[in-house]
Amino acid sequence: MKTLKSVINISIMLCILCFSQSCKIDDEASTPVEVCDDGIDNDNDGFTDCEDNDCDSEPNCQVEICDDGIDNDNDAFTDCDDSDCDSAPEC
Ligand SMILES: [Ca+2]
Ligand SMILES: [Ca+2]
Ligand SMILES: [Ca+2]
Ligand SMILES: [Ca+2]
Repeated sequence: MKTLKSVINISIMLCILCFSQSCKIDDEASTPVEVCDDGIDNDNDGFTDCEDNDCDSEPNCQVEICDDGIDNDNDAFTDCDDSDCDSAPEC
């Protein structure tokens, strides 16, 4: 009888554990996502906007490379035509 009681206790503990685990997963699902142009570290990982890996593929976080013939940051200006390259030595 004592064994049955402890089995029931363990079952209850497992249920509580399962419940708190699912709560934790829910929390993670609602973790804020980095917004890449608001100047705030939205997801609180220490990196703000374009510093955050989450923003690597964001168009506004692309950096113009001034000597590759490609409009890297998609602003319609390529290489030295781009104001991002005004201070680049190759322009
Ligand atoms: Ca942000
Ligand atoms: Ca962040
Ligand atoms: Ca370029
Ligand atoms: Ca550009």
